[in-house]
Amino acid sequence: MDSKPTGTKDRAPVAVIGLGSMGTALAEAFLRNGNPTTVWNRTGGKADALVANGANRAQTVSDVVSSGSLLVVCLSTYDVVHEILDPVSDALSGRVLVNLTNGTPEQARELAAWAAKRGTGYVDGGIMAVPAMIGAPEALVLYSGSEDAFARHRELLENLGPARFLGSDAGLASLYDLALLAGMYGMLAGFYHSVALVGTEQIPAGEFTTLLVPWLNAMVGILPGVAEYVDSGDHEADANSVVLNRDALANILAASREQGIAADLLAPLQGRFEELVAAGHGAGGTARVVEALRSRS
Ligand code: FVH
Repeated sequence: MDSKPTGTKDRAPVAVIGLGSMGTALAEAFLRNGNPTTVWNRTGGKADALVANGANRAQTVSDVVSSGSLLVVCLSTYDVVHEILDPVSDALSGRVLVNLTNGTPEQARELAAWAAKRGTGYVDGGIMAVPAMIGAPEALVLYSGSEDAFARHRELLENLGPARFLGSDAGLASLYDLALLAGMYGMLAGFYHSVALVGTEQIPAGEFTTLLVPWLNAMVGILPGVAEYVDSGDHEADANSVVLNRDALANILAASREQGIAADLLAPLQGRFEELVAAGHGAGGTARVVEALRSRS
C-alpha cells in the first residue's frame, strides 16, 4: 500500500467493521487518503496488515462505536450486521452508519427503520466493483437513504470510488445494485450456454470468445432502443418481433439438444416468448416480456 499522504491531520475519521476482502479494500482506501481509520473484525488477525499500515485496532465493536467516527460496515449478510450492531444499538444515537453489505431493498429499508428508531443516520450502499477496483474511477458505489448524512460524508466516501446518490428510499441502492447484477448474470448465462454449445465440437471457449465479445458489444447498442419500447409500452412499432425471436431460440434449444447439452439456462425465455405468441402478441416486439414479468409478480 502507498504511504500516508502528507498534510492529512484534518482528514475525517472513519471506522470499518468487517475486514473480509471488500472491507479490507475499503479500509486501505481510507488509509491511502490519510483518514484516521479504526478497524474491527471478528477474526482479529485480518486487521494486522492494516494496523501495520497505520489503522487503529478496536478490541470490541463498542470501542468502534465510541470512537465517534463515521461507521462503514461491510459484512457477509444483513443478519450478521444485526448480530454485530444490535448489542451496541444504544450507543448509535447521533451517529451515521453506512452499510455496504449486499442485500435486498427490504433488508435495507428494515435496517434504515431500525437505525431511525435509534436516532442514527442511515445510508445504504451498493458496491459495483471488486476489491481490487476500490479507489479507482471505475469503482462506482451507489448510495441511498439519508441525504443529509450522505452529503456530510460524501467527500470521505468518494475515496472508495465515484459516489452516486439515488434517493431517500434506503432500498434504492440495493435495487439498482441487484438489477445491474441481474443484467450481468443474464449475460453470463448466455456466455456459458454459447461456449458449451460450440464446445460440443471441440471449439475452445477462448477462441470462440474472440467472436462473441465484438458481437455482444454490437448488441449492447440496441438496449437503449429496447428500453424506449419498455417505457412507452408501444410494442407494435418494434420490428424485432416475438415470433422471430421465438423461432431463433427454438433453433438454439433444438441444436443444443441435438449436440447433447442441456438447454435449461435459455429455455425459460423461450417459454415467455411462447406465452406471448399464444396471447396474440407474436407480431409485437420482445420488450413486452417485461410486462409479462410484472404481471406474474
Ligand atoms: N468481494 C466482492 O467482490 C463483492 C463486491 C460487491 C460487494 N460485495 C459484498 O460485500 C460484502 C462483503 O464481501 P467480502 O468480499 O468482504 O466478503 P468476505 O471476504 O466473505 O468477508 C465477510 C465478512 O463478514 C464477516 N462475518 C461473516 N459472518 C460473521 C459473523 N457471524 N460474525 C461476525 N462477522 C462475520 C467476516 O468476518 P471473519 O469471517 O473474517 O471473521 C468478514 O469480515 C458482502 O455483502 C458482499 O456481497 C463484495
